[in-house]
Amino acid sequence: MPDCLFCSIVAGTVPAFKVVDSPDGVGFLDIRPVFKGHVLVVPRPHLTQLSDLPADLLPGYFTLVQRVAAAVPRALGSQGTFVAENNVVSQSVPHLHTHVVPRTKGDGLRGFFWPRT
Ligand code: DGP
Repeated sequence: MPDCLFCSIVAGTVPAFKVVDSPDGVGFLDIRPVFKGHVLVVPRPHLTQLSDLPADLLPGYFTLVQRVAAAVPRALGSQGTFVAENNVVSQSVPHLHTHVVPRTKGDGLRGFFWPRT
C-alpha cells in the first residue's frame, strides 16, 4: 500500500533494523522501544488489524511471533516478553503489528500494562 510506513519497511524502501525477514512476515526493531530489543512483527500484506488477517496467514504469522518471542530473551538476556497489539485504538501505524517487548523482573513495568496509550 503506497504511503504505508510498515509496507515500506517490508519492501526495504524505508530503513529498519530487521531481525527476521520471512514469507510469513518481517520483524524489526521498534524506533521507540519500551526496552532495548523491542521488536515489531508485521505481516507482509497491508492489513490494518488482527481481525483482517486471513485464516490461511494466521498460523505462519503467529509462528513467526512465537519465534521472535523466543529469540528476544535469548538475544537480550531478558527473562521474558510482553507481547501485544493495539488494534485501531492507540494504534499509531495502521498496518497490523505485534509488539514483542523484552521483560525482566524489576524492570519497572507492572502487570498487564501497556505504557503508551
Ligand atoms: P502502536 O502505537 O502500537 O501503533 O506502535 C507503533 C510503533 O511503531 C511504535 O512503538 C513506534 C514504531 N515506529 C513508528 N515509526 C517507526 C519507524 O519509522 N521505524 C520503526 N522501526 N518503528 C517505528
